[in-house]
Amino acid sequence: MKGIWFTELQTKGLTIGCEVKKVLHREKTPFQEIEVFDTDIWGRVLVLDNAIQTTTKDEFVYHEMITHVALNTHPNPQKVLVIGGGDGGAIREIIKHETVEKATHVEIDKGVIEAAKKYLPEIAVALLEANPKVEVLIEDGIKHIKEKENYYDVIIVDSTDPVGPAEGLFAKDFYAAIHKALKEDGIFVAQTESPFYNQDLISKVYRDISSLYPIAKIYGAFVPTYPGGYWTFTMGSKVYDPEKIDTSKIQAFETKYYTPEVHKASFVLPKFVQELIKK
Ligand code: AG3
Repeated sequence: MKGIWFTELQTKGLTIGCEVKKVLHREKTPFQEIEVFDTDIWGRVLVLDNAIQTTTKDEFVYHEMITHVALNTHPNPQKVLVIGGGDGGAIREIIKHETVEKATHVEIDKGVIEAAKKYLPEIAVALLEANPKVEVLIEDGIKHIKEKENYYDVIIVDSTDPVGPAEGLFAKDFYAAIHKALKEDGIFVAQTESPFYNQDLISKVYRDISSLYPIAKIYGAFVPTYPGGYWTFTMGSKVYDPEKIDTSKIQAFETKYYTPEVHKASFVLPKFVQELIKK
């Protein structure tokens, strides 16, 4: 193959790659290596420590699904927190909800936010200009969570893979701290990787979340640039059941993947995924 190619080692013995038209950015921060590539097939690609985080071609799937499922399950989400997700895609989706008064974005690595603002403006759009609804804090999400109690309606953990800087974001004591930081009817959601390649992780997170919340659910979405393509999210809810929402109450706004039908269907799990979370 001619030209420059980027390849990610997705799991042991498996890579995914694409041809790179141009390397737009490469930087080593105290936390990780950040790269942004321009490609024909995926548009612009954000890579952290050699793992694809998002591309302008398929980012809508992940960012709509990590936000709207929880926000439409909660009848009145006002204070919403995103931990990680420095590209700003989740924040962009959250502020589409009229009920939201404050979308707080806690990112440990300022470099990701800066790179996204510069090279991925369509994803980082909510971070480009001061917005009274958006609060950006450059700090450790774990520390932020420990300082809050009975405060947020929805907490979203938009992390990288469970290695390096994000490891602590998959730990049970972190989930317990999130539970405390949520109001008494709060909802938690996290990205929880591939049901093909991260089975133990999915089982563990589900176990942790079901020990903390009366309602624990896994749902899926298709993200072609992530390992295995079929991706999971795990939700813990203190009161509201995401499968029992009144879809007639959902606020209408522009989306490309999420619909009320997709919301419900995303909880229908293939049998091998159901097996992962059987007690
Ligand atoms: N966070 C989850 C990306 C995980 C992808 N893993 C991989 N490519 N090995 C995405 C952040 C987007 N806001």
